[in-house]
Amino acid sequence: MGKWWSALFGIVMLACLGMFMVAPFVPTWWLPEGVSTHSGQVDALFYIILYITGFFFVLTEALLVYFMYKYAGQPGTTPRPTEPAAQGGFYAMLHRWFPDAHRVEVAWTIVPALILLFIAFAQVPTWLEIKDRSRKPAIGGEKTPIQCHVSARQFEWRVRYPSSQRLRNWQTFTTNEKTIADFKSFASFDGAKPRHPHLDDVPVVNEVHTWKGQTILVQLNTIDVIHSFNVPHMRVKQDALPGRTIPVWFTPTKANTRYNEETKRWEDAFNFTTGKPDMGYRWEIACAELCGWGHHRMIGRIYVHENKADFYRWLEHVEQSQAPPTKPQQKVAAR
Ligand SMILES: [Cu+2]
Repeated sequence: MGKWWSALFGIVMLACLGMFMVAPFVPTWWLPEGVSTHSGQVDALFYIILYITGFFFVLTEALLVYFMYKYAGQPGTTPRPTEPAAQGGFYAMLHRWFPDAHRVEVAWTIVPALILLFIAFAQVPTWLEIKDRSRKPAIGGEKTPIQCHVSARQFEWRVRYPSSQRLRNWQTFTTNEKTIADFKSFASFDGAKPRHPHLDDVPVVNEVHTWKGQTILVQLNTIDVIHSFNVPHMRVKQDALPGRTIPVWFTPTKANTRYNEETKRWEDAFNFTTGKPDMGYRWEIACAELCGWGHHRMIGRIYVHENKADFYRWLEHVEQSQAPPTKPQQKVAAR
């Protein structure tokens, strides 16, 4: 029986390895297509780590299976301690190279330490670009982001856009002091509540819109427990923490949303290259923090319009359809 254990381990490990090699070619088994400007960098880090860990996984598993086979106990024999060198073969060769196990231990401590240090430093530029607040896109010049507020709650994402008029101002008068103040006041919160909500703010649920090539700055917070704003296609993941508003930004490189003349709606999951609906172009915001019984249905979507004009057409459409039927009151209740 003894030697069969090594076969079992060997087969399971080979099956795992085989699945790994096949996965990138099977739809939905591997990483979704990256469609933000920084997704290439994130993927590069992912692959560096995967290759390093993959190499050592295969190496250590192969050694494990080999030793399980070679030194399997046989029925009727009692194990006894032996001098490793006396056993000959591969083990003796190893023993010649490393007569002192102390050196081996030093080696397997230093090598992983160096690899970890390498990974730690290699990821810094990407991390800074995605997360560091000094790189946060700010109002001013061509790179002025559009800004929205995403308020997470059990169990949905409530999204607040400024009115199309204010958004246009932010994008046009980017050096005007009043506009800059207005841009900042949108992101000013008392707890999770906006300090300066406007009557004409545009609320939508479970939808975040921008257009191709346009950076969006999401002011993320939560009114209840911890949630996580996870957009795999954009390679974006950020926890929403009670009591804090955390800026999140990304720039899509592809569009997935068009106005469907037949249904009279803006529909995502559209592949502009093929000109056909394509589920690979449905870009979900999936809450990535177990936040309660309805966690699984806390799914939003990212709508990337083809261009600025189409985005504003959508925003104005929502504005008009949500305009209050009666005369607006002076103050709007904070959402
Ligand atoms: Cu959640």
